[in-house]
Amino acid sequence: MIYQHQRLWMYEIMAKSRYFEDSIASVYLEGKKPVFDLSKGPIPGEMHISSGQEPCAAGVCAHLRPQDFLSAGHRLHHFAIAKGVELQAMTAEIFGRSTGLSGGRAGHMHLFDSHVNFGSSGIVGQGLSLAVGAALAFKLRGEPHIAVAVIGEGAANAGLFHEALNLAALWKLPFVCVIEDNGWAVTVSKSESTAVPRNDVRAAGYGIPGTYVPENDPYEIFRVMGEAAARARAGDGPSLIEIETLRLAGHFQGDPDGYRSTQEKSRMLVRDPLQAFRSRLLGEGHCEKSELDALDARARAEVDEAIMFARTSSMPEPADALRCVFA
Ligand SMILES: Cc1ncc(C[n+]2csc(CCOP(=O)(O)OP(=O)(O)O)c2C)c(N)n1
Repeated sequence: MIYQHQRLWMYEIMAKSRYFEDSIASVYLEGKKPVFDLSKGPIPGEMHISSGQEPCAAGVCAHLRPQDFLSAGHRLHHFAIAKGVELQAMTAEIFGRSTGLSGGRAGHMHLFDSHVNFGSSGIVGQGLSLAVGAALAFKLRGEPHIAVAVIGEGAANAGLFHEALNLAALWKLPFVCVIEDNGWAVTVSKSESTAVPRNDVRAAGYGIPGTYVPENDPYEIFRVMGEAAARARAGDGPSLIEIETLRLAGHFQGDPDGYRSTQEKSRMLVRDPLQAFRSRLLGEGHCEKSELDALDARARAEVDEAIMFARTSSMPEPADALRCVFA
C-alpha cells in the first residue's frame, strides 16, 4: 500500500537527485577542459554520479526516519538527498568549502550528517560495518531504530559483505542490506566477477530473507523495503535486497566508458527511470502534469540555490587543516 504523499515524495526526491547530478556533472567539468585534470575546477577530486539509480534511494528512504542510520558508498548523492541531508551544506562539502558538512575536509565520497544519521565511505563495502555497528548499538540500547547499508553489486564480493551479514543474522540485528546492481564495478561486469547471477540467493547462507527487485521499479522497491524495515523494527532481524538498477553515466566523470556497448548505452536511455515514473504517475491518473511540473520547479530551485551557496562559500583556512583530525 502506497499513499499519494509517498508517491509525490518519491517523485520529488528522484527529480531533485537527477537535477542535482546533472548540475554537479556540468560544474565538475569547469576548469577541467581541454586537458582533464582531477585537481582543477570548482569541484576537485573524483566524481561518481548516481543518475539512473534514483528509484533505489526514493523507495528505500521512504521507510526511514531521521534517527535510522544509513551508510552509502562512493555513489551516494541520491541517498544523501533522500535521507534528508541538508542540501546546501552537502553541496558545499562536495565543493570542499568551509561551510560544508565537514568543513570541506571530506569531499564528495565522505558525506556525513549526524542530524539525519547519514554516513558514507569511499572504501568499497566499508559502510556495511558502520551500519551493522549502528544496528548493534540500537539493539543494545533498546532503541527502536534500524540501520541500512547501501552497496554496489561489486561490493557484494568483498569479505566484509559476508562478515556483516553473518553477524547481523547471528545477533538478529535491525539491519537491511541494500545492493544496487547496476551491472558494473568500474569496468568489470557482474557476470565476470560474481559466481551467482543474483545476490539475493546469498541471503540463504545466513538464514535471512533475500529479495531481488527487477527493472529499477520504484513501487516494487518501496514495497520490498517496507517489508524489510517492518521486519527489522519488529525485532525479527536483517534482510537482504538486491535492486536491478542503471548507471546512466560512466563509473566516474571523465570515464570514456568504452567497455559498454553502444547498444547497451542506448537501451539504457529508453529505460530512464525518472521519465518512466513520471509517465506512470500520469498514466495511472495519480497526478496532474502541473503538479509534477511544480515539484520539478521546486527541486530545481533548491538545487540551484545549493550550488550558488557552495560557489560563493569560502575555502577552508589553511590554519584549520588539523582541526577535527585525530593525531
Ligand atoms: C576497498 C576498495 N577497493 C577498491 C576500490 C576502488 N573502487 C572504487 S569503486 C569500485 C567499484 C565498485 O563497484 P560497485 O560496488 O558495483 O559500485 P558502483 O560503482 O557500481 O556503484 C572500486 C573497485 C575502493 N574504493 N575500495
